[in-house]
Amino acid sequence: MSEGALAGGHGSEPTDGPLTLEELQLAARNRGMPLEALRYDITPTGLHYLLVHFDIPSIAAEEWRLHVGGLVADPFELTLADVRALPARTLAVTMECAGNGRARLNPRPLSQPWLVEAIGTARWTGAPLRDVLDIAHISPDAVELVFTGLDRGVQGGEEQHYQRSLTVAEALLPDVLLAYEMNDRLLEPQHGYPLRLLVPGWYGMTSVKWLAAIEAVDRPFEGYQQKDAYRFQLDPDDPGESVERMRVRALMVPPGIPDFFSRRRFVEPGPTLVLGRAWSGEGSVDRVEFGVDGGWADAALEPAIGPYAWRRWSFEWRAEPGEHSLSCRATDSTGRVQPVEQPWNYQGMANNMVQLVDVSVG
Ligand SMILES: Nc1nc2c(c(=O)[nH]1)N[C@H]1C(S)=C(S)[C@@H](COP(=O)(O)O)O[C@H]1N2
Ligand SMILES: [Mo]
Repeated sequence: MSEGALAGGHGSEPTDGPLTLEELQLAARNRGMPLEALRYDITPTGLHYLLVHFDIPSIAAEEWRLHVGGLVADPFELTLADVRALPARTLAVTMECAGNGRARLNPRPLSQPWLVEAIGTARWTGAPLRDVLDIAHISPDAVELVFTGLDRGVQGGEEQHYQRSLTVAEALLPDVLLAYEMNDRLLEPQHGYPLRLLVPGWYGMTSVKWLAAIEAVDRPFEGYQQKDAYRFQLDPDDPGESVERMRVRALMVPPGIPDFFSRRRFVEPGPTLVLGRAWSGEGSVDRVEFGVDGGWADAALEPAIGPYAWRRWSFEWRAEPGEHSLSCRATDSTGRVQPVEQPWNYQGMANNMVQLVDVSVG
């Protein structure tokens, strides 16, 4: 069970009850991106969402090393200066937490209670992972690479470092980065300083922060965050399929002004420009529709700022006096479209059900 754990963490089953203290604790540590920040092509670092399973480690870069070993001909260690000396790439990448949308399910899996805000797009700079793996010469017997973060904690009854794996083929894709800069500055502590993995198109759990070791192994990795967490399960005993790439999704900046407490929106009657962003890790976004009270119309789409980044969309809405329910939904190049109702899963993974924004006009 990921990001807080259900049966594995504290024995709690999904609930339709009120928010728990444990969920509040997680929500107070792991912030979402305020939806008005959908206005920026690149999310300012302080507005990007954040998900930290255990504690943020404090790492002295001078003492830190990246260990590359396991089934490789030439194991070695790199300093941060060594990584920075390799040819660098910068990519704009939209990242989303696989638990985004979890708290909209009923019953609600108990974990980080995201609504829709676990999203952000940053400019990530780093060395292609492939260049580092080339120096190591991976053995033909290796099937996966295991990435270990320096953070440590207990989840599902297991003490662990945060660890995830990729197949050798996925790891060798040219746009997988060992990133040391976010938005043209050194990584901030909460985003993985001094180095993190960055896997474009995948849900965020794959992009291991505070990276300390890469190990080539000869069988699929069975660590907790791979085998138990991040799976589409119907119940705790269901082995389920693994969660991988981000499903298609569109979000809008809620128009008008909010009520402080309920966040309900107030909009002036007349033409209102509604805008937002849409992305997919499984293809490119081909279409965004804007919905008013159940009817849909095509929104205008702008070019993406990069192959792994969201596209801006907008819709000129004639706001008529009264109470309205606004929504948006995206379709990607694989033909997948966001659902209006979400099939349930036990860990609350990849819920890309359409956003709903209630507004009062006039
Ligand atoms: N070492 C480590 N890496 C991690 C995590 C973590 O808790 N520890 N959380 C993962 C999850 S679930 C997500 S969604 C992303 C969040 O990245 P961000 O906090 O930089 O937005 O980091 C991933 N990498
Ligand atoms: Mo996540």
